[in-house]
Amino acid sequence: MLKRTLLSLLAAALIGSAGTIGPVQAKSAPEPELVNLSLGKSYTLETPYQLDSLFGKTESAHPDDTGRQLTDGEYGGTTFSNPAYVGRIWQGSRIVTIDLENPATVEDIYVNFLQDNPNGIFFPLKVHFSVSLDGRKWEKLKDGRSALPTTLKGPATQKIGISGIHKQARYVKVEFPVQSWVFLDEIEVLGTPDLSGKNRIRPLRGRSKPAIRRKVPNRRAASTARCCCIPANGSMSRPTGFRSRRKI
Ligand SMILES: [Ca+2]
Repeated sequence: MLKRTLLSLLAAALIGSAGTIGPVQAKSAPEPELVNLSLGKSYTLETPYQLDSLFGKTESAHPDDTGRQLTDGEYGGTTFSNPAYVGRIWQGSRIVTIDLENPATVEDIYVNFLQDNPNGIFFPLKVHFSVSLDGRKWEKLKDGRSALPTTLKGPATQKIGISGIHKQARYVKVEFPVQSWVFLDEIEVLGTPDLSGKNRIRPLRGRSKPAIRRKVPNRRAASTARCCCIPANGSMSRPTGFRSRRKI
């Protein structure tokens, strides 16, 4: 009797064990490897306002020398004077529109910013993103938000962006407020060069409000950052290597 009971228990254990194994799970397809779709691509860098004669000249101290500095894969570290950085000051915000040259599937977008409080350079609190297939109808995506406070002395860098977009697009628009100096050195649009993403573009409803231009909290710091081209007497002078630029 005892032997029969033990055999029954053993059989039940085997059945239970078999039940937990279940059918063999099908292997899920590996995640596609993301590539930097924006690497080496052209873009425009604009302000929503007419070019300001004062600040337009001031920010020329930190120009986009090649017109491709934001997509060349080069970073400037934590030194704002590194020529890899593009510096912009005031005038509400800046809008970078990248042409990926071909429709692709966009997954992540990141912008690398510098903060250097003593030099009046701050992270933007958030960055707006939108995508388009034809450059006319745009779909606004969620905003990317800074994970570090503007009170952080720095110098420090962070990538502000969004992930999991999964949309077909040829054009990517990035807009960030510029309420003091903003320094950035690279924009990455990661994705796959296929059309596996969703292609439904929901047009924007009106234009997003530009950031309100207000005074820099730390005037002394901002003056320090501008001193490379504004002498103590306040008159504007041309720094070494100054070049007139209509394109900002
Ligand atoms: Ca770069």
